[in-house]
Amino acid sequence: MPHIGIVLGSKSDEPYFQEALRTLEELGIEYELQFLSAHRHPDKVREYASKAATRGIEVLIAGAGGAAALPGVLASWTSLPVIGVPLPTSELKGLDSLYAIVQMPPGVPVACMSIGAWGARNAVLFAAQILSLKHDSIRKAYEAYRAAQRER
Ligand code: RP5
Repeated sequence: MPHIGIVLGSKSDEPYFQEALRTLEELGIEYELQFLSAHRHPDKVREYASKAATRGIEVLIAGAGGAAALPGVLASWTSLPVIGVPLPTSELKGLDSLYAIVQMPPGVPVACMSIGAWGARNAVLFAAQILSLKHDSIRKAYEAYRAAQRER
């Protein structure tokens, strides 16, 4: 059963998550990947977010470019933690998405990582840290990953 649900606003966003997905595989953390747009598929986004917790998902990661409503809309339909990743797909190169995601009004929080592939990588590591609070096997894998970082 996947612990993490990753939702990207478009198939064209996937390259920014390639390294992040490899990291999840390295850590042995199960995840699922969906392509759902907040503005093109609002009903599917509601359906996915509102059922995610009952399906056993514990953390949501949402990557989107442009106006990047996706992380906030997902968060509006669930009390699971949502980690947003702004993607540099528009003329504004992700600054638009960064401001959109990081400026959630108080009451419905969204964690916001940095723009692009770096943010995607940190999003999965942050999700691993959250999951480590409950899952010993994930904590051990994450601590081993961090120890390996110190060797570099
Ligand atoms: C956003 O618009 C997506 O997250 C993507 O970054 C961007 C362009 O999407 P497409 O129109 O190429 O599907 O919603």
